[in-house]
Amino acid sequence: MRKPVVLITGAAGEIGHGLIHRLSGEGVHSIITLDLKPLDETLGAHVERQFTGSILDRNLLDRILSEYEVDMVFHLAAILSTRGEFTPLTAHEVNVEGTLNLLAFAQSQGESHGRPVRFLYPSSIAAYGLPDLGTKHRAGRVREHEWNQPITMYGCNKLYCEQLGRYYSRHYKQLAAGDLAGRVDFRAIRFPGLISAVTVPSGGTSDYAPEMIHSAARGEPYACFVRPDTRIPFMAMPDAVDALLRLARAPREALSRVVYNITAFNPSAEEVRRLVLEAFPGAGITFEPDLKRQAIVDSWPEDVDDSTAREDWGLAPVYDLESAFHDYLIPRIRERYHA
Ligand code: AKB
Repeated sequence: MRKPVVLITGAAGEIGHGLIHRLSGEGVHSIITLDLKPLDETLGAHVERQFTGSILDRNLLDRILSEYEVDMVFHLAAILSTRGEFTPLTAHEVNVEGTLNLLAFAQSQGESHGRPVRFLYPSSIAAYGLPDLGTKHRAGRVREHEWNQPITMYGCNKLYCEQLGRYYSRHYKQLAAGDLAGRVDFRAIRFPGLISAVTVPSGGTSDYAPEMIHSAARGEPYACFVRPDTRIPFMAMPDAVDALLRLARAPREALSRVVYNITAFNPSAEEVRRLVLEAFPGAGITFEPDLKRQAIVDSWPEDVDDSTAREDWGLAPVYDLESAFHDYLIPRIRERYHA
């Protein structure tokens, strides 16, 4: 007999870290993971089994299929927006072909155990592309269907994979004799920049905010790569994990969309710097904009409209900007770096 489990890809990354702690703490699901690198020992202790390998390895996915009944997939593995611009073809391979492999895997799982497989997909504000700063300011809170013209390979990949997920959910093999659609129950969240007290991101373009905070706590100078007035939406990691789980647990009939915006606060880089300086008054934070990375962040909306997520599945972030700093980030980061 195969064992029913939840599969998390990219589990060693930022979201995976928080998700494994939350899920294992609830004690409801057994978790298996797939990542290029093994989980650190503490995290590894919370999972039933780790597969070390690539989402591009279909034989490995077949092995997982033969051993486990997967009811839910959190497909977190991806190459982020900055790293993807150095290796766009690899980014496409990992972000699109990797996602397609996981969708095909979920379809086979659904066909084999007979239940729809919930497929949770972290998309991103990188799926948006606003042409210039004036338009960005005028656009304000962007809705899901607006400004879908991403300028990064990562953003293009995310936008397309949202469509692939919708295809698998609703139209898969629509001309076949039997009805094969609906075995994959695909649900996506367009995440804002995420800030964790526990992990430091790498390879993204929203990384300036978390980098600023973690560098200050380590007592290291930080040159911020965007202008002080740069503004995009952010969220604290516990709220991001909570959102993923709320969407995962929502009844199918409550969902009016496949893809949902979410956000919690949208400070300028200067506002982030001020909050960091309140906590670490000696921090050496300067602004040295990298014009190319700046252009990527400038193409992302300064805010998003997440009212449908709130209505459909009860999105309810706990942390606003002030409380994210005072109640979550600063105390936890001080503890981590003994700062
Ligand atoms: C990135 O910066 O690439 C990510 C994202 C906004 O999806 N953090």
